[in-house]
Amino acid sequence: MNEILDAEVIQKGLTTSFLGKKIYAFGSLQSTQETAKRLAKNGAPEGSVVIAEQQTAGRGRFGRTWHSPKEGLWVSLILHPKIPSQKVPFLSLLTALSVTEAIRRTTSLLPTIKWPNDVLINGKKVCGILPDLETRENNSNLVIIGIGLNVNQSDFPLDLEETSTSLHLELDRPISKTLLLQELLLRFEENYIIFLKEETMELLEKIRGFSYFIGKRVTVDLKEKVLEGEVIDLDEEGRLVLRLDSGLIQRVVAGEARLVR
Ligand code: BT5
Repeated sequence: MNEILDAEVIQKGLTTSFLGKKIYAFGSLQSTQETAKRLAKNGAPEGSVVIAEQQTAGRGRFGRTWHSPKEGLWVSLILHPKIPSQKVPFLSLLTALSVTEAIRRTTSLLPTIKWPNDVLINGKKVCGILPDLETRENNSNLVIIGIGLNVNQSDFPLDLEETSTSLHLELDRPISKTLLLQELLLRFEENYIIFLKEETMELLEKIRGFSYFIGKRVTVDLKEKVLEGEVIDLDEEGRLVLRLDSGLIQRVVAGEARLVR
């Protein structure tokens, strides 16, 4: 099934109050992140949503590439949160929570949240999240949240095959990208409003409940060194709380975490 996303159709069934009131839908883009940034600089209001059928230069973190064929859902959200920059990493987890909730409400699947920016199903990556932050002079941040969700792919390139999955592969049937996006925007808006009211604990409780890592032993690659220990929690700033073998508690803002098997 190749369902073409139509802004008007999406908006008709959308019950949000500000998110997606403006939807910019494209056929093929290099990256929805770059287009969203340009639109935001040209005055696109907070809550604008950019979607593309496919991306020719989809981006992951650290300059990695993101495989973005037409069967997936490639979205960027334009936000202007007035928050200190240390709260931005929490937005990744908030997005992962919203994706997890949207999938749980529209399918029978049970995704989990892999800190800091992935959603997994049966241990495989179904969604990657990329928050791009630009602080502006007037203290309002521009945050573009990129969401890459594998929906209807029935296969992946060889190098991604073992680690990736799609909703279609897990359910053995195609899924409506329109319905999924509507649910995702609704879930995100609800969670984002709670976040702006600084009621982060409420969100954190849910995130903890869906966490892939809590209670597990992991390595975290920080580039300059690799930490190993047990994940004991996630905190209100979106950090991974690790108990190292020495007993020392370390909070990690960003890094590449892997389960120790
Ligand atoms: C991410 O990076 O997971 C963030 C991905 C964000 C993509 C969205 S799509 C809409 C918006 N526009 C963009 O240009 N980007 C955002 P990271 O944690 O660095 O993971 C990247 C790694 O995931 C790659 O190096 C591959 O190993 C793997 N990968 C690439 N494409 C994938 C896919 N479709 N599904 C699962 N894994 C993938």
